[in-house]
Amino acid sequence: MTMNQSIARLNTSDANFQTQLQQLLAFEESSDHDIHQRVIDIIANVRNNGDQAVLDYTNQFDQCSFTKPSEMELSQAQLKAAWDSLPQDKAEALEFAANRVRVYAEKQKMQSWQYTEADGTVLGQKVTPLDRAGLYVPGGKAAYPSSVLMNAIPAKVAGVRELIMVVPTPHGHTNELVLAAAYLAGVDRAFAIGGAQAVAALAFGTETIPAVEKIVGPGNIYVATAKKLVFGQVGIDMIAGPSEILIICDGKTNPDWIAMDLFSQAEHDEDAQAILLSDDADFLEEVANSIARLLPEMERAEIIKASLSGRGALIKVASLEEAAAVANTIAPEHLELSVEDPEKLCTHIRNAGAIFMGRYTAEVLGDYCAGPNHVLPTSGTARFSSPLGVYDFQKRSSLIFCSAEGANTLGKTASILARGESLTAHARSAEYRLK
Ligand code: HSO
Ligand code: ZN
Repeated sequence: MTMNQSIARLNTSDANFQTQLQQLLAFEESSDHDIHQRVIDIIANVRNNGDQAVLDYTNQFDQCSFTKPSEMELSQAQLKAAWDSLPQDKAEALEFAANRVRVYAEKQKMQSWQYTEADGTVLGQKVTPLDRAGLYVPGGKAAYPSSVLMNAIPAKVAGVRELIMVVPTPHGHTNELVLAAAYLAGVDRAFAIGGAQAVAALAFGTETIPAVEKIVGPGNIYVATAKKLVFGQVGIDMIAGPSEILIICDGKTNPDWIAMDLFSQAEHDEDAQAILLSDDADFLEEVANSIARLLPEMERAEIIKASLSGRGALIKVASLEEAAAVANTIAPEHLELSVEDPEKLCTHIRNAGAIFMGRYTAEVLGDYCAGPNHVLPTSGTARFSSPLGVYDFQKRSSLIFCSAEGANTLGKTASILARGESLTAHARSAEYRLK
């Protein structure tokens, strides 16, 4: 098979297009029964035995050699040292990105509000940050300092009192860029632990590791399974699937640019999904040629190739409006509108995690430093959910402050409804306060 054939070609005019599209989108996250049971056991052990269980698992799974629980903590001095020893260009780039993410996050902050009715009754909504949040940072190939910024900064902007990071350190090796990003973002405490045991420790707390209200951040199947299992005890952000990019192009952008934009998400993972929609059939072939020519130059050529041949597609559409309709069905994590009038096309878009407008807005700019969060809904969940933001670290309480007159008006209605439900104590509680 030549590279030209190693990405699927679809056409919306084919009678079975919808079936082909559904096959393309189908992605079964492995739900191994053994993993599920093992994670249940790990959570129970951490819950019952606290620090000792976390320490034992960490030594066993991450080949660490901790002898006492306090050794699992990464000190602020260690985070600062990592920051201080960064090369200047990396430090400046991280700072530049962090500032832009912060400015954008500030705009998202929900404010408390209230209003006063004619009889003096006040109704409102009080917004409060979470007390503590836990940030999971993976070890290994998906340890992204940019993700530390994207998860930590909204929490800090929300006013979370204590932000606790966990990051595995296999064989005791720390990822200095991750520690530096954590220092820059204002992580309050960090622990060299990972896996389901770290999620359990954050959910239930141990002697050393404080329990948090919410756990955010990506992780492997053990981490994802643990997050699902502790949900309810704590909040969680989302269960992130593989990266996705959908590009709509009118055929007038440099095909190399489009090919590289597809590669940019494909290189994350063999299961990542990169799809191009165009109303110009010749352009789709030009992009196919660019893909074939550029692929051998890529460091992660094997991953990209697997992603494009397994889950990628070049799709011919009849019009840009039809492309928008297909995009709404896919509900991609990232959507590039590489067209002459992206604002017009955007009016047709309903489902997308982030929308990148125009030929110059490469999706990667959003991954690192445009400002909006790169933690986005995947696997079609953009139909009903939104990017990670400050609001994910804030919660709302309703406020009701009745005047005597208000208690009289509301009490009469409450009493009638309570008696209708045969709840006499409810009724009398309201009636006591009637004039
Ligand atoms: N594109 C990823 C985020 C990321 N990219 C981190 C590079 N580093 C989210 O889908
Ligand atoms: Zn990316």
